[in-house]
Amino acid sequence: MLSVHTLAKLIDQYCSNSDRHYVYGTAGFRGPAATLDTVLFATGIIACLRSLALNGDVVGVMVTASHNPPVDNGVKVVEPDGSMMPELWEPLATQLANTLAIKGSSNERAQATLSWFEKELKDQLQSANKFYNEGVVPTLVVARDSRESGPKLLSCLVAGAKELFHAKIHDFGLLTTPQLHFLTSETAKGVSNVTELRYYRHFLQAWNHVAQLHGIGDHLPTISSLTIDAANGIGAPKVQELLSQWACRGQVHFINNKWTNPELLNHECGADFVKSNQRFPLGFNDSKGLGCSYDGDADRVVFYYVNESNKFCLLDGDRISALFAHFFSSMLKQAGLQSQLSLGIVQTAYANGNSTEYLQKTLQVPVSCVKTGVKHLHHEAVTKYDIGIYFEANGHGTIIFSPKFYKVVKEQERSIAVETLEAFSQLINQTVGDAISDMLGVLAALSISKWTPQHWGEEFTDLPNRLAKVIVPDRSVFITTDQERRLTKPEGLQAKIDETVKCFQKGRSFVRASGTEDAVRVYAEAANVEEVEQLTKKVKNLVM
Ligand code: 16G
Ligand code: ZN
Repeated sequence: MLSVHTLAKLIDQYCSNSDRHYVYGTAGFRGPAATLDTVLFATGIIACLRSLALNGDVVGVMVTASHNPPVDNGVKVVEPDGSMMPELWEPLATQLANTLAIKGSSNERAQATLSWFEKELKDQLQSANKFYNEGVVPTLVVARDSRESGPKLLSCLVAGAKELFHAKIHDFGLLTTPQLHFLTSETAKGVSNVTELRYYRHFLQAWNHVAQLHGIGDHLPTISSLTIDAANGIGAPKVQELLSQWACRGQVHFINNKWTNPELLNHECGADFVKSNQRFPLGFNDSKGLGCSYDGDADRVVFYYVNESNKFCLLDGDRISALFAHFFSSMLKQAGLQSQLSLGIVQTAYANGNSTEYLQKTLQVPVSCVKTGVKHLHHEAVTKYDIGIYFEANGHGTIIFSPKFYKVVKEQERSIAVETLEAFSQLINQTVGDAISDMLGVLAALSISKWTPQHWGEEFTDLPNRLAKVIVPDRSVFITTDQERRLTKPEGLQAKIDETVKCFQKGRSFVRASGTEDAVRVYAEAANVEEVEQLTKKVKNLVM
């Protein structure tokens, strides 16, 4: 399908990194930007093959390394409906990147790549080959975050896709990750001339609808002010653009919005910093209002406020789930639809034990636990519930509404509750977790429920918890089961953890290999801070 000569020339030009090992993991490829040009080139090919396997349908590509430091970058591939590339394709991306990156001359690398194609041109790739031979052209939409390395890396991807596949490419330039997911899905729906404006218009319209139903004018009723920390990332200009048309913009302050200084990205600010360090981002000084922090590509959000005792109170992904669960169960009741439409929450093992208890016992809402990684949560929410709310504790998440939801709601007599349900399904970016859309959803739910940040934070108390990292010689020996809550290997380790956990009140701990770092993570929670420190230490020692 490709000639050795053409490919070798492109390898010379665009694939300077070789003799390395790459893995397409939970968040795509990620690593130091200087090591990634071959990977980007490979991803261009994979995205084209994926598009061809879908008969030329639109595939999205986002160049970002999210909350990683500014020197890193990464890339991931998005399906026409805005969801992640199917898991089946991940090993293909890994193999192709590593084949292109073997040690050798560009001719040898090109040869190896072509024989890989021959060997792998079965199953998924066979359909790609069929459409390729029929002259179908792949279609890609691409974008990048604010990192300095973005333009060069993207050019490696575009070169391969254009030269080898004559792909049609719509380059959106700078976008947040969720904007790329949303605009990919809009393009795939056949909307013509999709521009970024479509994103702003969609979410503003949804807000205006909700606000009009509940008499929210130009002031959010339960908060005095909102501070947005955009991690000095691409979320900054995008949220500013959207909020410039927003009725309640008078209440908003921006901090860490210096996205044109890429070296400041994620530096002492952003969702990951706030969640991991349990403290305010740099520059936050609003002791009366609500704060929120995005991550570097604005697909994660956490909130926080200062309580009467001047204490930092974090409102993380578990709290967002709790707020939405409370809000939707109340709306379903008001609409008289609680027996017709199922509502459920999806969490991971990292969810605080008290949040799970609050959801199940206080709100009486079913909770599923799945493996870490957005794709697992998303899948469960899509397949299990009519309103599936999923959030990782770290702030990644969204809400998915089933086809049945739309059908049932449409058939109902109009009422405020029914229309609110409908409008909310527009306010939420269902393709992927979206800091901007989630933020609007949270502000609407707080306003309608008449909850202040304090009220939200006091619905339940988190069990003290710790997340620690252990560097081990080989993390691949840590094999988990039961949605990563238990280890099957190394042999005997789980039994020792169980023994240790038993000695602590409300103790819980699990160990899993990170999917994004060469490390093993140890999570622990217990009834009080001293006990959780001790438990973490003991389990860490067992792992080392
Ligand atoms: C990735 C995942 C995130 C998960 C994190 C866990 C996506 C888009 N991102 O960033 O959901 O929480 O990995 O990292 O799926 P870990 O495996 O290193 O603990
Ligand atoms: Zn992110």
